[in-house]
Amino acid sequence: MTPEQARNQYDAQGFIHFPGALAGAELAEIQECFERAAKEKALGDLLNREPRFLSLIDHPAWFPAIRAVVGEDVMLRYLTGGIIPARAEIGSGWHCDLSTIRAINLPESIIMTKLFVYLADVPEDGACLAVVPGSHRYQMGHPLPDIARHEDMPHHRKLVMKAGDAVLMSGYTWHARFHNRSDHARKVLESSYIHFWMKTQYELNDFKPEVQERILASHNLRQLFGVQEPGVSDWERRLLP
Ligand SMILES: O=C(O)CCC(=O)C(=O)O
Repeated sequence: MTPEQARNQYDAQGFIHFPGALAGAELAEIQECFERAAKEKALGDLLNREPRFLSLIDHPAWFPAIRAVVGEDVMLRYLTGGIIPARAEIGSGWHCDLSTIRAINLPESIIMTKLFVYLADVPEDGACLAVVPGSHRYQMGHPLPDIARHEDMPHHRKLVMKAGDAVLMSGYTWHARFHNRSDHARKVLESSYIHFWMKTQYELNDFKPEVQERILASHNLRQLFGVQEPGVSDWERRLLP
């Protein structure tokens, strides 16, 4: 999929599925790093625990699409890992993430996008992310239906995933996480991308010297991690071509 096709798909349906975005040795290595971080209860501090995850921030499987969607002033908001245990009734209700934001006409805006990278299969009865395609265009305040079960949402699409798949989703798309009724834990990396003039959850000092060094060595990583550039305003930051 070209970045233009990705942007068109995102504009039309509010999300993009990248099958097999990670595969083979790369997927195995990332899975291993994830397991190590999980064992140390460090899924919230992935970049310090496993600097290997830095390479995912601008990974060629999805970053060209993120760049086409958010624009040249893109910045990372966070990267975190999460596990939903097997047989856990801990789905999230249907919602859109940006319903409390002000001064933005969300159906017209690309203010925030989320990336999910799946490191284990998510079967039909697993903790699937589900979306309502096209809901990112609903007028603000459009009421969510009052429904008792996740599956009662009209027009929803449940995203059954294979390990290595990724999904990019508009923060304004209606979505939910289904209960995990499978025997498989769900393992996912979640990140969010915004514009440079917004607030990232990171400061350079949050990272250990080795990670800081790698961020500082790259123009694009400096931008993605919100590092100021002398003489360049927040409005003017752009990736290298
Ligand atoms: O975990 C998921 O699949 C969905 C997470 C979610 O609802 C959110 O990020 O707002």
